[in-house]
Amino acid sequence: AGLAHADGIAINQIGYLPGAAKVAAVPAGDAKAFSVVDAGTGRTVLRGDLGATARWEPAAQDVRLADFSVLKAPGHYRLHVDGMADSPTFIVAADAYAAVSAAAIKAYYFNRASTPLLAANAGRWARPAGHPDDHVLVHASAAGPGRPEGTVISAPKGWYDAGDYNKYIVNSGITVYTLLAAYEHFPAFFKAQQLNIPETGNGLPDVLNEALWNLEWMLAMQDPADGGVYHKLTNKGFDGIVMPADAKGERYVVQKSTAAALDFAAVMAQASRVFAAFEAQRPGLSARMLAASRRAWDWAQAHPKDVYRQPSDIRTGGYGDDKLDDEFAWAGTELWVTTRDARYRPDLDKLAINVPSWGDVKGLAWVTLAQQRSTLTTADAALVESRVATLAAEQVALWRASAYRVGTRSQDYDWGSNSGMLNRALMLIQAYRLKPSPDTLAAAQALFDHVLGRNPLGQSMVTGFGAKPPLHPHHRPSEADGVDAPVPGFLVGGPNAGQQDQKGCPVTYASRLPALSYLDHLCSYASNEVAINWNAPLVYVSAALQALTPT
Ligand code: G3I
Ligand code: 9MR
Repeated sequence: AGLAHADGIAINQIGYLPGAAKVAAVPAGDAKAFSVVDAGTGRTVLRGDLGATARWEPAAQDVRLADFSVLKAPGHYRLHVDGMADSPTFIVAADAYAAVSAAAIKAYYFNRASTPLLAANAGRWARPAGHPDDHVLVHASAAGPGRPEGTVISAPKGWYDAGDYNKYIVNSGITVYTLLAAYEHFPAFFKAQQLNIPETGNGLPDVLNEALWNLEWMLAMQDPADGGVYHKLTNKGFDGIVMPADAKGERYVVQKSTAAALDFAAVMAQASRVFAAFEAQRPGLSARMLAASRRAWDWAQAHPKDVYRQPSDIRTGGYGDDKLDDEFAWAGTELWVTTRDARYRPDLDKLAINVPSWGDVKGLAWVTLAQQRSTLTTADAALVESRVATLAAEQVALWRASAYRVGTRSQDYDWGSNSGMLNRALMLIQAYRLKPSPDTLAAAQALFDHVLGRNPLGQSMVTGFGAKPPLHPHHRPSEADGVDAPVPGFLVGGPNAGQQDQKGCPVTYASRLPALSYLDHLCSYASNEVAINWNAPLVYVSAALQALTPT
């Protein structure tokens, strides 16, 4: 089990792009200076002074910063401070984040339902198909005139949500959106990327091939009778720690919810835009998605408060959300941008901005509007710029004030904290795209560094990457497959002061401090699970830093 360490030099364990801001956190001590050492020759290539010691509350740690941004020559290095162990070896390279970005998308392939993973694509993580999902029962909560309780429907494909084997529309919303947005914003980067998935080479960029695996499932989650969308496709309870092929529980679609309809409408409107450029490869798909989006929207207008209420016989993830203004605004924005039909347009003056999460998606509307700004009126474009800039200024201020030079506070270490940090970075990147400023990019870089090892645990939070990656994620295939290494490319949830998983856990967290509330153990579903919505900003931010960082 991973213990909490606040005694080592903390650094991004993958490394840095040549032009990036490069900062390490060093525990308090007597040394006044640091040096950067060539990992091959042992020669010192750079010396610098450590910053002043300051208290970082999330880990109750006294730290100093080592800023070695001037190091630009590609190579393998370690950071040295007298009196303590050297940092892990890190690289400076022009393609430093290409591999993690690719692996973060490939992780979705590894979580595909309803298909075998072949050795040619999956290597040692090959496995037989699980969950055909071609015999799914309509649960009592989802029954309607055309589909009474017990009706059998087919809704194959999609990704397993996380460490569990269920499929949830709400969480698919922000996830697919973020992957498609990454493609919309950085098409050249993704067109050049090959992931060795079964569809590679078919004329679509692989990120779109992967997103389609889930979009096809989502389309099957819409009731053709009324346009409503089932909240989830699930077992009654969570499976044991078994491989997908051995999880044979009955599957159900459960309750149509307003949030599911709106998240579905948003993503289908966006996907319709994206796939319009691939009519030759996928004839009719774009139009089908837009029609599905409009029907889901209309259903939500007629059912504006159908909040998900977990039925008493269903015990899997809830993704319940009773605040739906943001879902309406986001879906309306996507439909408006795609169709320019004014009936969908939300009141932008009244739409706030914040960092998005699965249950609060208004920020995604602003991301789309920022991307579309050249098509907006001058007044709309000015509003978008000011909202995005205001949010970024808050985040930059947190970053600047932080002793760790990372824009997080104690209350930010909650369930899935790593994805919260990467979504902050994603929003900072929107501001940088509108108006490039070194501090904005450095604040995004800092959040990325934090999840890749510049944290007081000295822990990379991505499987397969960094000197100390998670080894025991709460991910059923990684535990049950008999392969030592977990499936690579997954971001784990991260430090979570809630520690909701202690009951039934054979080990305890080493600390109650927020930034140290992490346990690299299978039992720790509150800090060490993986999830599709958490990986999405990892894909986005790694690709964006790779594409935007000046050389
Ligand atoms: O919204 C409240 C906020 O108002 C309050 O201040 C704060 C204080 O703790 O809590 C917030 O609620 C949290 C909620 O997430 C919203 O983010 C809950 O404490 C927290 O327990 C809850 O965690 C969710 C978790 O399921 C348990 O329901 C995670 O966000 C969510 O990502 C996670 O999702 C699970 C799926 O259900 C099943 N599949 C795996 C997946 C990942 O663990
Ligand atoms: O494995 C489940 C995980 O995917 C969920 O995110 C988590 C929270 O809903 O629940 C996990 O299942 C646990 C259950 O809630 C309580 N008993 C232990 C289960 C983990 O083995």
